[in-house]
Amino acid sequence: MEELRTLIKEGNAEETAGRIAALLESGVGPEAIMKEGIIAAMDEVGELFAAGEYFVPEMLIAAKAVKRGLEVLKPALVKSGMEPRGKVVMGSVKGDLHDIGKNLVIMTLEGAGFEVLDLGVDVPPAAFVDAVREHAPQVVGLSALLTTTMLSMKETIETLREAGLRDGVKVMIGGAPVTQEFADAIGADHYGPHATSAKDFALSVAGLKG
Ligand code: B12
Repeated sequence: MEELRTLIKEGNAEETAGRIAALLESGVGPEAIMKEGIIAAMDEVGELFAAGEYFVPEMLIAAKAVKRGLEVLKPALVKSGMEPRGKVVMGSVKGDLHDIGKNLVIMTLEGAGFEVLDLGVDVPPAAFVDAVREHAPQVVGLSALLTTTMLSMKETIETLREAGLRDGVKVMIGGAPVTQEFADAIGADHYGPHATSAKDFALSVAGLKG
């Protein structure tokens, strides 16, 4: 696992994928690889960035290594042949280009049997509104990694309300800077500190948990 973290921090994409495959092969669970490998490595990358030792290019190549690694991890996380348990629309909010956390949430939801529509990154409030109108999900998930883009979450919820769609859908929010207090302040239905929490909330909305 430590080697995996080092490979991610170095941005070594192919070896990251190979290491994940080897860990899976040796019986390490995909959730452990996610938490102790990928998430822990990206936390270290964030600390190095904050300390001025890493710059944007280093963050970017680490992120690319994670993306490549996730291609290997995804089939293990997502069980096939399950009846969809409900629909979720997910996106990183306007102004935000971070998508690793969002993608992990999506994989975890898919792994639990949800159909997920991924709107991608830098998603304007109107695009969330269009997707909710068209696809009628039970849950909308908003991700933000910047303190500045957290404000887009508020804007998105307000835009859903103005469109008359807010009461028909549950809104969950998450991302490193997001807190329960913030979720309460902007009227979100759920704040989740990690991908599992997003899954548990979606399951409870679907009446399958809690
Ligand atoms: C990788 C990275 C990048 C990459 C992103 C690549 C990509 N494709 O995602 C690049 C290089 C593009 C980047 C750019 C920038 N970044 Co950046 N980045 C990071 C870094 C190192 C890791 C983020 C990450 O992937 N974490 C791992 C994932 C798994 O964690 P996560 O996203 O938090 O998600 C988990 C939970 O939060 C939760 N979750 C996430 N979303 C949701 C949604 C729901 C509904 C729920 C329930 C849960 C949930 O579940 C996930 C899994 O458990 C962080 C540092 C950090 N540790 O957060 C900085 C960080 C977020 N970036 C930062 C900054 C400043 C920037 C830039 C402004 C830098 C610049 N000067 O250009 C730009 C902004 C670009 C933009 N407009 O978005 C700062 C933000 C500071 C702040 N408080 O606002 C951080 C914190 C670094 C730092 N320590 O200063 N970044």
